[in-house]
Amino acid sequence: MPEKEQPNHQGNACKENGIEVKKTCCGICNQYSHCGIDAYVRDGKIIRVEGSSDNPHSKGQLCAKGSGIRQYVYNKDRVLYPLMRVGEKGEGKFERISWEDAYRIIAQKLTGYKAAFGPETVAFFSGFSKWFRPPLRRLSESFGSPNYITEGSACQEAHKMAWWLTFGKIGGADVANAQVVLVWSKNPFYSTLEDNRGFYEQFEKGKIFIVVDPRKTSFTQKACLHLQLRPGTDGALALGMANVIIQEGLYDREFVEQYVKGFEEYAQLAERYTPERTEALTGVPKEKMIRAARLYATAKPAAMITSAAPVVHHVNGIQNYRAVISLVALTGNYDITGGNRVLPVGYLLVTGFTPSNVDAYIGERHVGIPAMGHREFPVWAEYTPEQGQAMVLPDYILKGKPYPIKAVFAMGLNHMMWPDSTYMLEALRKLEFFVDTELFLTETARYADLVLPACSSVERSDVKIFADGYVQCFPPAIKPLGESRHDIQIIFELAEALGLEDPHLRMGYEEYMDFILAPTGLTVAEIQKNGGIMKTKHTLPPYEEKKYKKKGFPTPSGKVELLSSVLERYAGEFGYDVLPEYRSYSQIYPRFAEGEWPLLMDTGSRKPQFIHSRTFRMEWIAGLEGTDLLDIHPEDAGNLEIKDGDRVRISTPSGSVEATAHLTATVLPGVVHMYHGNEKANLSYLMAHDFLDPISGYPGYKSFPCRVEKL
Ligand SMILES: Nc1nc2c(c(=O)[nH]1)N[C@H]1C(S)=C(S)[C@@H](COP(=O)(O)OP(=O)(O)OC[C@H]3O[C@@H](n4cnc5c(=O)[nH]c(N)nc54)[C@H](O)[C@@H]3O)O[C@H]1N2
Ligand SMILES: Nc1nc2c(c(=O)[nH]1)N[C@H]1C(S)=C(S)[C@@H](COP(=O)(O)OP(=O)(O)OC[C@H]3O[C@@H](n4cnc5c(=O)[nH]c(N)nc54)[C@H](O)[C@@H]3O)O[C@H]1N2
Ligand SMILES: [Mo]
Repeated sequence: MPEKEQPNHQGNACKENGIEVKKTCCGICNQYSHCGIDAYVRDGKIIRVEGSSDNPHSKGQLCAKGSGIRQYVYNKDRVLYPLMRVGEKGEGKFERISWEDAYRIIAQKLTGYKAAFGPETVAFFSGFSKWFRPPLRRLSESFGSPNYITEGSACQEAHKMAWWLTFGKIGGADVANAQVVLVWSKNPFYSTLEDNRGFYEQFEKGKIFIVVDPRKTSFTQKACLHLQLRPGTDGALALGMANVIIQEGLYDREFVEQYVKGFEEYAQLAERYTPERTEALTGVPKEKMIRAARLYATAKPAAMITSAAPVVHHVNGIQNYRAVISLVALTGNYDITGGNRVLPVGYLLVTGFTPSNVDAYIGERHVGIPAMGHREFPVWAEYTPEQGQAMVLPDYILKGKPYPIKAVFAMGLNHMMWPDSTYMLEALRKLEFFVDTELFLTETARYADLVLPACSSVERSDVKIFADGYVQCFPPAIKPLGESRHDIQIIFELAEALGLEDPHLRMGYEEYMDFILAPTGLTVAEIQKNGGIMKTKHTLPPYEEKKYKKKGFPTPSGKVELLSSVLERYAGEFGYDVLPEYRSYSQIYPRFAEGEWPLLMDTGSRKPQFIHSRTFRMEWIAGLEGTDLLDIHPEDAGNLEIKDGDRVRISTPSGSVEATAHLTATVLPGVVHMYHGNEKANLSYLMAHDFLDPISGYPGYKSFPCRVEKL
């Protein structure tokens, strides 16, 4: 084999063949990853991609999704021009219009609703993408609407809210310095690519991992102890462990006495969770639970990894999560090296010491009208006054109460994120004016009055500020396809059409990026001159332990609140428990207790090739395995006479969905699992629209009763 001319590249690129390698990044999944890509470009088209091995943040990694990015960018479903609906809603008939006409129509409509019904009747929505959120929030604020809503209504906010209620601030696991790591549900091998190298290093060092997960996964296989619980019983398991830790005197007395509010009451609650009862509720053998409790409580220090999704995706999610993190208080592992450290919040939900100007950009909230969901979920309102709880959007549209929503300006709205698609689609049908900014003409976009074409990460520049101190900003690798534009350009142009005088919305895009970057001491021009990725110039400060010693905890009592003063205020009116009580979904919603629905459905456990609704339309991805596989235990399948590969129907009181049976002993008998976000097998049809956690408003995606039958 001849020596490669460019050792970093596997393909060939040179002047003679007209191929140029351009540095860019993926934008399909998490903002923490957004892996560096070497894009081979010929005649303005990407013909090959590889992970950039010289990118110091992503270090060459690129997963299946990113490796297939050409099928994302050049997908036949891409929206290439502004479109105006000419057919019925949902039908998919559109006509191309100009950007000027699109902005004119939107400005006219939104201004009209504002004048006639009030600015709150216009909502501004962001789906999973985070990169354009600061300008979108600013747009909502400048327009005067409190209804800035995001996918945070189903992700990342509830777990932060549980930390906020209990400790005031989130504590992130310091895995490298811990003796024992208790992973309370996370499957990083599939969901959090950027952490995998670090996990492997820890496994090689023989670190003890305990994993709580209802399934056997490639990650649980690496654990010393796997507690395989029934989905949604996390609170019971945590209280059972607390009982062991308290009974055996393994808790941190000093921490508890000085810093914890409600320990007595909590200890009495935990007492009810004897090992036998805990086993009956959770399905976890009591010996394993006791071992896990002892291991976690006696290791000094011990860290707990939690996730934004699985524990709070239940109607008892907040209290379960509170019960889980109470163990961090009980063992005194909060804000210490090797435990759960309090770190600053960085750019776009990235935790770490790398600063940005994002808060200064967004500015103070000044709109006084309550956002949607603030009356229904008062704790959400207190915790996040700047953001509505989007789960009530269809209610507001359909019922017009407490006030109607007349128009939605969305950037990536996927109706499947809402439980009960029939209800959500009915709402979209009734909605007076709906603009969806999208890469693809999705099922949801077919309900829009106007669809605006967004471009992908390889077609634009975008600032990334990572926790490790790297700051990244590549120039576009190719021109935006068709007349597509990037979301921030669209927001700025719309702000102008709306006549908003806000200087933060009248910036040029580069000026905006430089503004965000300022505290790092870098500019877009400098970063791009240096290959597109550089270390921040500001010195990352060292981590300081136990900040609570000086300042107390930022909770109403200044202590860790196992007994929550915030929940106490709403206990009377809303029936909230003040302690992290465990209640099953049928106790919270007795209508779901009937025996007709013998199986428990858990949706959305991450798969490496999927990310919500995004990658189903990529052929290579769809070809990896069936896109509608229902994981079912062979025992349940046997009872139902279902064989591997059989077509089955999953039903609930809300609706039914067809799927392909995948027999696997990785799941528990009595529980079925399936990935979400698939227009062709949409699990949202199975959930009731009001099957929500009464505290956070989060849907019970990961535990609802169902029935499965062979077709
Ligand atoms: N490839 C890929 N990566 C992703 C995503 C994706 O869709 N695809 N999504 C991104 C997003 S938005 C998020 S929020 C994160 C989520 O990241 P993770 O939380 O790591 O991912 P999940 O697979 O949702 O959940 C982790 C584990 O929780 C388990 N689990 C399910 N129900 C329960 C339960 O009731 N209790 C407990 N204790 N465990 C349970 C599942 O079996 C699963 O193995 O992933 C992000 N990364
Ligand atoms: N059943 C079930 N449902 C779930 C979950 C679950 O576990 N189970 N998980 C929940 C969680 S944790 C999350 S985070 C949510 C995510 O749910 P969504 O926010 O709905 O996620 P996506 O489908 O990835 O993205 C929405 C849309 O954004 C579009 N898009 C992509 N990039 C861009 C861009 O740059 N600009 C614009 N304008 N649009 C873009 C995509 O094409 C897509 O149609 O789903 C939730 N829904
Ligand atoms: Mo999420």
